[in-house]
Amino acid sequence: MKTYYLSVLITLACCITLHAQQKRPNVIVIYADDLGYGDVSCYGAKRIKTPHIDQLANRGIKFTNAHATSATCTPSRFSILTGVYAWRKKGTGIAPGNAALLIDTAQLTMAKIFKQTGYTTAAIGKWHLGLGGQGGPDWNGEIKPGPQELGFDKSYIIPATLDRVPCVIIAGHRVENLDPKDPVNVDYHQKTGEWPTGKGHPELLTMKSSNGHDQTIINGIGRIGYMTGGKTAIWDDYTLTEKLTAQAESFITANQANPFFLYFASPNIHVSRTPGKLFAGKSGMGPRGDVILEFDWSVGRLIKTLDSLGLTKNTMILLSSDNGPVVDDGYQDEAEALIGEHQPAGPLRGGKYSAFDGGTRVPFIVSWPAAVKSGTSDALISQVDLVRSFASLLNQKLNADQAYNSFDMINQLLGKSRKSRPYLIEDANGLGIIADNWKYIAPNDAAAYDYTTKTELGNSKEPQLYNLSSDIAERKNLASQYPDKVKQLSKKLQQVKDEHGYHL
Ligand code: NG6
Ligand code: CA
Repeated sequence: MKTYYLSVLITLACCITLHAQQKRPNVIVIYADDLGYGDVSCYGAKRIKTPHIDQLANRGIKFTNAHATSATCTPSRFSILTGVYAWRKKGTGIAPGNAALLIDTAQLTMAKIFKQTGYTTAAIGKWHLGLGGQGGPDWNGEIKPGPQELGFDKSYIIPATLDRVPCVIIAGHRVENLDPKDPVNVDYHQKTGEWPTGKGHPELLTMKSSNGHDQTIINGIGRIGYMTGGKTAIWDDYTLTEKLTAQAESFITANQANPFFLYFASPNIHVSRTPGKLFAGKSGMGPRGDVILEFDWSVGRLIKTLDSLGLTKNTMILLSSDNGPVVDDGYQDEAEALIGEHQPAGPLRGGKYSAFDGGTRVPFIVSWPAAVKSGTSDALISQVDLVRSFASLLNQKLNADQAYNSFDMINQLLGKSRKSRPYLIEDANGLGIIADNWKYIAPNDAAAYDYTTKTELGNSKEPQLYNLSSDIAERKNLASQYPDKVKQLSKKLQQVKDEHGYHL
């Protein structure tokens, strides 16, 4: 009799576990680079059509008030992966291509949340969070710590940005296709070796610089930083998106039977913009428009792969961007000349680098057909919230000292609540805070306008206060009219800064 009960119990326990496991979704975070609030058709773009991204928005939730934590890449990526604002830690600004790993391997990460609960995890695409211990990566040896020491089982990444050396892929702990007889050398301070630079040999460039980008020439493009060697390892700019997408597809296919988490950080639509054959010239807006089409295509490929494996229903896809848009980011790629009526930041003011909302308010879509009904949400939400939200989804309890800037917004992500975060911090040159649709930008000394990227940076020596409900474009500074509001928000900002320290 006893054995009978025991076996019933075991069967029941198995069923319960299985049931729980079946319900756990696969999760894919698709993270674009520099894709603006107005760059995709489901957020209002007219000249550019992004049918695959629109498909996710149509069947999922389109957030209209979601933010990256920063107006540039490295700090936003630091925050989305750790649940901690990057401005808590020194040295988390735009990282050079040979920076040491910026995230402490002891720190909780989004990948660890999934790995701890039995998911297989992968980081594919742009990293830009440094690699290696103090002194940076050993390009010709074992490159660690990196994503794999932060909870990613698989790592297939470009170290920094498309426009930064070294232009090689890191697969696991090694440079892919490296010939040991031709070692990679990288220097960010002085020229290393004999390879020509954009500055010395502009006649060799196929894409000219409009600002900077005049150091080592790789594939006809002047880059930031100097490099030589690793000839067999150098990526092909024109097929890189395809290559990374294929890696993502094979990761999904290989893990179709178990829950997986994929962080797919596309290097599109950052400079240098080099659309593949299928997309070159297709947008009528030059390479910037073409790589938006290419990014949309790669999203479509992932959607199709999930469809073909029968995984669509129980896969959550979250798509967003690391910061707002920029048109001329340092190359003469016709982006400005061909922009026409297109508004990369939609109705928002400023863009990448800016304290105005154009810098951080970004497309943010959640699709999970099994659990999320379609709709839109104006809930104020930050990418820093994903760590605690995913922990909550997987019933993981976190300590107070882990992901301490992250709020559990899982109900908002699943469309069960439209409640806003009580406040949200934006980081450009200084910090801004949004609460109840009021936005305060703390006074700072930085320039108000960047003449090279033609960006309104939103900096001012005066306090700025905007009512985002009636003035989404932040045109009317109401600071002198509402001194109490200014006081209240600046006090809250100071309190948040003091809670865990800051360097800004
Ligand atoms: C800037 C680069 C810009 C881009 C940016 C980082 C110049 C003139 N400008 O310094 O092209 O690389 O850094 O972008 O070199 S981010 O999206 O990775 O933050
Ligand atoms: Ca970026």
